Amino acid sequence: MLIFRQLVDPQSSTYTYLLADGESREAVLIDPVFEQMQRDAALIGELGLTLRWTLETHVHADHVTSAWLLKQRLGSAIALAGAGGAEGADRALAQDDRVAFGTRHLDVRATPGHTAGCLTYVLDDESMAFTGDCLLVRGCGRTDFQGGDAHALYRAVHQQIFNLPDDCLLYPAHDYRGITVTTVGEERRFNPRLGGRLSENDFAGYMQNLGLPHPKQMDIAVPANLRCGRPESGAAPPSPDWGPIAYTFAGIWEIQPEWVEEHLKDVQILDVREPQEFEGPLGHIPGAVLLPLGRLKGEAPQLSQERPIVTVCRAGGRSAQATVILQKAGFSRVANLAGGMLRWRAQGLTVSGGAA
Ligand SMILES: N[C@@H](CCC(=O)N[C@@H](CS)C(=O)NCC(=O)O)C(=O)O
Ligand SMILES: [Fe+2]
Repeated sequence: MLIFRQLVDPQSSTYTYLLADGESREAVLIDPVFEQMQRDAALIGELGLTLRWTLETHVHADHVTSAWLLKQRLGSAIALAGAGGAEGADRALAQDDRVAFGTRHLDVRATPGHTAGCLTYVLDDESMAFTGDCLLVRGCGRTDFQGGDAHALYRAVHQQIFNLPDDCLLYPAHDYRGITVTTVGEERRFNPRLGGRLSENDFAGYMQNLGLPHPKQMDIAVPANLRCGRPESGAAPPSPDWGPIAYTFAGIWEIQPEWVEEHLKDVQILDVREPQEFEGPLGHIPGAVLLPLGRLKGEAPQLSQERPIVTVCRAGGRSAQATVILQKAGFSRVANLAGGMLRWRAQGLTVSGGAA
């Protein structure tokens, strides 16, 4: 079984692709985005995957890769085209190389033209391919910087992508209209720049007159990506350090009950249940302050910022929402108690009140 996810970075309209072998749980991540590292690491953790490789389709000009961050965090190895000129990769890829994850693999095809080092990754059974900015849905990458070359791009598309099976799904690195996927057959017929009977010279003429402004992040992104996303300082951006809090794919910072019990005096426990639940059979955590979820937004400004806040409810659902409300109200050190009072009690931790 193949595990497959298409993820989006809305800021840069970049797609990141997670592929994993369902048996061995080994995974690869194509074109991960720096700002989405926590999200992607959370998904990989929740699906029980081991990230073997981060792969770049090219040295991007519009966003910074999280390849280096993920290597620090998950121990993944970095691979991209040798022709892209980046330093800090574990493996330099070229035409006909193979990147394995468990029993599955991706075949590497060199598809230059958007940049000199663009690659397309083709899944072992040719059911899907990841074309980067070589071929986009009914479009293609621009060819006006980073060694771009319209003639090379035309040939790459015709010789390396259009010779895949017609029903092979094509996944681009970007789409600016929110379209997610296409097929070889469709693009051969309907791509307005490269499909039908358009010639290499027709295409070059089209590309010379695109007239696009340069990507906004270009001056930051290109140098950073030439270091595989290693920050200039050599250090990862700070993540919360007041406790062992973990980000979930649902977008919530969570903390485990054992740590909270051992650090009760270092945090504020904010119980967001209703008063009758607080005094009911589940009891509450010693020292907890009661503020039902429905009143939280209005009364948050009265809470102290002095100690981090751990939110709690019955099962951890309403209290997850509470962390979102608190963050919007300007509280940065906030986490949800994983599993709520139910897990707290199941683990035999100290309770005030409640039934035995
Ligand atoms: N407005 C975007 C520009 C994006 C852009 O230029 N994207 C490149 C790929 S890195 C491209 O080839 N775009 C093709 C197109 O927009 O048709 C930004 O500032 O990031
Ligand atoms: Fe690009």
